Amino acid sequence: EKNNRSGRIFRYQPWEKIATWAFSVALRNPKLVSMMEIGKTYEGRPIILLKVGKQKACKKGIILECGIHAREWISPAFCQWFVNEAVKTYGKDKNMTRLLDRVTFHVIPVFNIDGYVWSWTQDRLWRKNRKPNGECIGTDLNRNFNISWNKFEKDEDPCMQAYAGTGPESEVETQAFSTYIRKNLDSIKAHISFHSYGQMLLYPYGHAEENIPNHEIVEKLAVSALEALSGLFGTKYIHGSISKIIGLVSGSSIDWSYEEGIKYSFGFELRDGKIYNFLLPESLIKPTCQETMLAVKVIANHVLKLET
Ligand code: PAY
Ligand code: ZN
Repeated sequence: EKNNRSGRIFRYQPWEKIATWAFSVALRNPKLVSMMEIGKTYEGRPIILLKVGKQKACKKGIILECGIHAREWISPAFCQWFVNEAVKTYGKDKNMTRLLDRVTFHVIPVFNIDGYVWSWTQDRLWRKNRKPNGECIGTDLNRNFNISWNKFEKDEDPCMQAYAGTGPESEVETQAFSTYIRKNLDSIKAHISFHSYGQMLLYPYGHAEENIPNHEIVEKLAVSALEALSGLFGTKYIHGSISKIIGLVSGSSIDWSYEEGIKYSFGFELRDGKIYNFLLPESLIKPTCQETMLAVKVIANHVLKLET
């Protein structure tokens, strides 16, 4: 099967392959990509972050957060796609060149690495991290952020998929991410969290039903991003606040970053709709990433135009 330019099929990659890839993409593109470690997972794996863009002072930043949920494999695949596409098209694609000249993308290919490894080796549908909590294992990192933590008291059972943890930021992964964002708050203007599935573009709040202060502009941006996305293959997405579309959730990463002052915080639920769910076939990696890329560029172009 051949479905990309270099003639090889895109495959989901185990963590070791992603780590090696991250190292080598930084090594091969020293002017555009640098690699750092923002902390370690519970099991001691380094949480890798790739900074992508021309190295200049005073740049705006956009954080791309992939793999917070272990079983959503298309998410890390997208972060890899994004970085590969960036280095491939810099200097060729006008828009990408402009973006990388002015914006630094802070890309976390796999946030919940321990869970991802578990999903590859033991339980394909694993979602949480791997820290034991009494009789069960794992905390949902997307309930563990310090924003209305455990407000609805529905994620208190350590055996449930969305267990919120023992307290806000109780998990080392959440701590590493939050610390990194707090340190870079001056420059980071947008945060995009990639999930699957459902074909939805979500924004805050999840923890409240009211509209965010800049709802109108975020809503418009979501519409433009989805116009670009659907323009490629006609993929249908819905959009709106997490609370409206999914229901009330507390402690999510995009709610937290929004409250920290990042005014453009989005969550993508990538393909598919309802056939394959988490088990999106590898043949759909490429079209999913291609269309998502267009939406991400619309959001990034908006950030580029911001005054501050
Ligand atoms: O994207 O942050 C978001 C919305 C909330 C997600 C969550 O953390 O529950 C939605 C689910 C997810 O991607 O984790 C949706 C999927 C299909 C699920 O596992 O239920
Ligand atoms: Zn998810």
